[in-house]
Amino acid sequence: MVQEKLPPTRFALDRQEALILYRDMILGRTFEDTCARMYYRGKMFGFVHLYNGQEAVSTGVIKSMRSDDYVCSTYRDHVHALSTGLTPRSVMAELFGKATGCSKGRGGSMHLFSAEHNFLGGYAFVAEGIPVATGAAFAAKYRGTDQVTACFFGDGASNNGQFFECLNMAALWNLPILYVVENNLWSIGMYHPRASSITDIYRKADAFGIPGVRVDGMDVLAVRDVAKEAIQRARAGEGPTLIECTTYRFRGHSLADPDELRDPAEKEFWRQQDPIPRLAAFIAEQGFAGPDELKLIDQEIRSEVEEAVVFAEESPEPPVDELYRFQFAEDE
Ligand SMILES: Cc1ncc(C[n+]2csc(CCOP(=O)(O)OP(=O)(O)O)c2C)c(N)n1
Repeated sequence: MVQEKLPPTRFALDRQEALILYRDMILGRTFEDTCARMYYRGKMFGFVHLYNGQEAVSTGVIKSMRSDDYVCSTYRDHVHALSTGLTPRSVMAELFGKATGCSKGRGGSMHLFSAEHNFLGGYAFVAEGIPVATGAAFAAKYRGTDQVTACFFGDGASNNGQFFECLNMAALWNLPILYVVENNLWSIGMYHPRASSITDIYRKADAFGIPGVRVDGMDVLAVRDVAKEAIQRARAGEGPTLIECTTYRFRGHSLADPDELRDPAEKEFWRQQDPIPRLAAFIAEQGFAGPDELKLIDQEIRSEVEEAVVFAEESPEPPVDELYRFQFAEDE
């Protein structure tokens, strides 16, 4: 069912925060659209997985966290990195394989990383980030800090063994973590109901005795409400939460995917729920800002992303004599 209006929020929202959320979602969308253009011009190599359509999840969760909290992503990681505070320059340069990139040009699209931002990385293997994030949550608890970790992954990853092992440990040790499933219904070409014994992913929380919540992942304010509550609980020592965000990716699985499997009617149904116009309508309705002010934000972001492309283009390649730098393995 298409919801044109956002339902009321539980946590109060002022103009400033509403515009932060808007700006972050526009940044995510603009960045990804620019990536597509750059990819097809041959500026990036390997697989590139875009996040269009899912912005409300990244923004709603990460913008509810503190800057010293931890975020862990998947191969669909550009927008999580940007929401966490990595600059468009450092992400774009990484995608171009340049030395100025956040992983010094060694990682590329699926391996963004920033110690400075407590961004634990993108991971190419499905569910690979779940144990990493669980470890970060364990470390925070062990060190006695009140930092919280958010771990993002897909519906497909929620059928992987690491999901079950880690949720068991997180529940057992009451770890401060949010497991955020971005249920976009598809794992490449596998339809979620064909791959999961129960399709309500949030109900898997019952197996571990932790709270499980489903939220409209196309509604940034609903995601924010659920995230804030889970973060408060985690910070207060009340343990993990499993959050299932129902969402949809507007593009193919990766830029190499012609996206011919999904039904055009299904795509159109979800496009009608685009989280960005929904938030824009809410902002107008509340009298926070009119279309002209929002257009100005759109333009500012476009210039920032274009500038990031120029920066990436003009940055140097990593030097060949540093090929073995930043490796864990020692020479024999
Ligand atoms: C362990 C492992 N198996 C298979 C793959 C190939 N693969 C890459 S993405 C993907 C689908 C994962 O879907 P989901 O977890 O729903 O995330 P989404 O791509 O929808 O964001 C698969 C099977 C992989 N990368 N890692």
